[in-house]
Amino acid sequence: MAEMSRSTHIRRQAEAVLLGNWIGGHTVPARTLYPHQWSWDTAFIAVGLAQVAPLRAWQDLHSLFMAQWPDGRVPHIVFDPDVSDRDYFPGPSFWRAAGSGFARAGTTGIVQPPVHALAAWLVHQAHPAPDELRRLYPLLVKQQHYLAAHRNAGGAGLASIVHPWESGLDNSPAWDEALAVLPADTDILRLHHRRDIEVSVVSHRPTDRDYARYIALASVYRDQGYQDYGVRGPHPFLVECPAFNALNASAELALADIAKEVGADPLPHRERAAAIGRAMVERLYNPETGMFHALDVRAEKLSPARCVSGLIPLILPDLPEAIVDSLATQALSAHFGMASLPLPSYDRLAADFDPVRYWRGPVWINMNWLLWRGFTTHGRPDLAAALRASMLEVIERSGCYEYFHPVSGEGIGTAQFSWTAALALDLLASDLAGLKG
Ligand code: 9WN
Repeated sequence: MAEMSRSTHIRRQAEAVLLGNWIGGHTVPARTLYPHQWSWDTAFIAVGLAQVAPLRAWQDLHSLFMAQWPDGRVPHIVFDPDVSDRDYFPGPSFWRAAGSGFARAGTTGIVQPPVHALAAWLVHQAHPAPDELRRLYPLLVKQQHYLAAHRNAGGAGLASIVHPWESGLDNSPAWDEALAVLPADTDILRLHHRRDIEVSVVSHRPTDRDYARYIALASVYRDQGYQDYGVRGPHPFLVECPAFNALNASAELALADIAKEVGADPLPHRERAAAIGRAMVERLYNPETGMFHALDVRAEKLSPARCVSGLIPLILPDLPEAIVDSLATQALSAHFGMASLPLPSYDRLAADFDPVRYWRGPVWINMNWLLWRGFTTHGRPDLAAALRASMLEVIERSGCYEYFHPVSGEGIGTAQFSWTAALALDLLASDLAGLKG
């Protein structure tokens, strides 16, 4: 297809997906599988909406931040009061978290990666809206404060996640070792019915043993009142994820830009970003594999798994040049095989690489979009262009799927998935001369 009609085809599809998933006030990730508002999805969605409906982008972000907790945490799901509790598990009756008074059906008590400051800055780049930035800035600052004050379990200034769902890369092999020491009591699933396997293919979703651990971990956190006690506290899962922390540092950089715009001081944000970057290099980088890995804070051990999250620090502009080179080498190596297809979520050479199971092999567009930004930031236009082309190619061929088969490029998971559509719109709008933001 000629370049023009090809872009038009993708753009039309993507716009239709975002419109179809707009339920008035916010956008859902996908109507059947994910019928509520998700935190990091909202950020990616806003980036795409900036191209076609900027007012909806701001509305989406504001509606998420209306549910921000008084301690600053932005919940990973804001439940829609018009959706039955039976339509998503674990729903409001499991979490029993009121959140802020504005979330009528409550929220979860865990978080997701803080992509929102970057999203707000990108939306503002596409359609300058200083008043919107002024409204959001203090809320974004509070979100960062929560992570710095309550999640520094390892004591080095990095944020720990307390549940795999907080990473957004839920079923990644990055958590396998930290999860393996926890009991997998599948009896818990008799009590709590899995809705996900009713609305998608069983072999694509987490196993029952993993799901039982997810539910047990969430119950522990809920039953301790969603309090964070740090490394010596009772929480059984505390992990420093390289993607989460890279996004945390990138949020501070975006806040520095926003601060300048709204008349606040950018310096503390830049200093925090630099400190997070340094701690990541010290704690999460493994020179032997040439990439970053998740750190189990309780066991003080790096996960051996090579996951795409370990390449995401490439988004940080001040990463040492030798590490940038190494991450690019890894992306091109047989482990990830960035070539005609975008990068998979996990090492292609690993014995347990699974091309269809959630975060254990398939290609996700949000991860690749971040890497595309990273390559551009570090002056690798050739790699950025190749990655951009392969993402658009797979979306054109298969549609706006949730994820893609890492060998055939076939669309898998749920169709009409919002962040795939949104990021396609951003890719189409971005020329290779440089990134916005
Ligand atoms: C649990 C909504 C979310 C994404 C996550 C993705 C998946 C949920 C689930 O869907 O997680 O949060 O039910 O599996 O892993 O990244 O935000 O799209």
